[in-house]
Amino acid sequence: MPDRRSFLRSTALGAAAGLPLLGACAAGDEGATDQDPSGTSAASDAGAVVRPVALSTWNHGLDANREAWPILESGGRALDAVEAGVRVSEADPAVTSVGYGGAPDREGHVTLDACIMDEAGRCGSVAFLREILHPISVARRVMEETPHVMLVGQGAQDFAVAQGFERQNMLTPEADERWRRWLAENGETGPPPINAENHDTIGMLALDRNGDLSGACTTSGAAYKLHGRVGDSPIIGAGLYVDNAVGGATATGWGEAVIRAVGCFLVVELMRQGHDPQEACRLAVERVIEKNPDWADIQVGFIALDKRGRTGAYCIAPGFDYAVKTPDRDELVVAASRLG
Ligand code: SD4
Repeated sequence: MPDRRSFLRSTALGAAAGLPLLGACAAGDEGATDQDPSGTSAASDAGAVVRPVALSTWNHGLDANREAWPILESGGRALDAVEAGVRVSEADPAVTSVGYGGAPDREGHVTLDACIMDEAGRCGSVAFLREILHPISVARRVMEETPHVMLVGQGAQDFAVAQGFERQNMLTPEADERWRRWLAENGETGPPPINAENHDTIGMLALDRNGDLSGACTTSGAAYKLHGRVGDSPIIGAGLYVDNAVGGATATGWGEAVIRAVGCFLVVELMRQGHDPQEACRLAVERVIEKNPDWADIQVGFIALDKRGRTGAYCIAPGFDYAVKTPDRDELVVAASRLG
């Protein structure tokens, strides 16, 4: 298994702009299995359809999948499954790039990005949202209760409060301390620390028994980002995309690079053209590389799930893993990577 610490990078782009690359690493994924050389297909042969399926980024995706599983197993909707799944990471202070316990921006504010998309192509999103524990559920309300797709900042928070969500402090003492240490060591424009304890954005895709797909993505974004910065995670097409006729994809890593390639829309369109999820993720990473001259210094990873229950993933740098759950599997898989 690749050493996850080895892929942590500070980015030329970040240095040039005075911005950090997210610390993108999680410890404790020793249970990860190696990439299935056949292409990580959850379907056992070309004709088989596997469902339900839950697929999530990083090792905390295991818990997300397990939370979602009873919903999927009992015939529930993929949308409910992905929302329930990622809420686990949002509430877990040990997951330091998502929700409560997430790394703050460089002014010390935890600002949250999230989006959700269902089988009918409906979608909802919040960005630059503060003091709300479950941004994904606010995104779902935006989708279901408003004529809009995206609310940001104060407006998103006002909407959340009007919908009955309570405001709470999202900065844990541990995250506060890490931020203060980073500031002391790096100053206002320094690169981020290489932090082996830093977990990453959760993106989750599910295929339910009915054959419907949904996805969710939620994050506190790049650690110590500029105040007001929004990444790819709440942007439909960039951090998440689902087309119920084809499949879904979600992204993790340096959001600016994903946005430039409209990464997840691209993955889904590649699957529409006939590529399996694994190859679609690989080709999308190649596009990210093409569009980002600093690609060797950043991490971007995609996971994808198609209508038949096949799964795939690919990333730039070694160290990205993802969680797969099907009726026969419940495991962490190491994603294949461009850099070896
Ligand atoms: C972002 N893609 O805000 C996200 C970061 C991430 O924390 O994947 N993890 O750019």
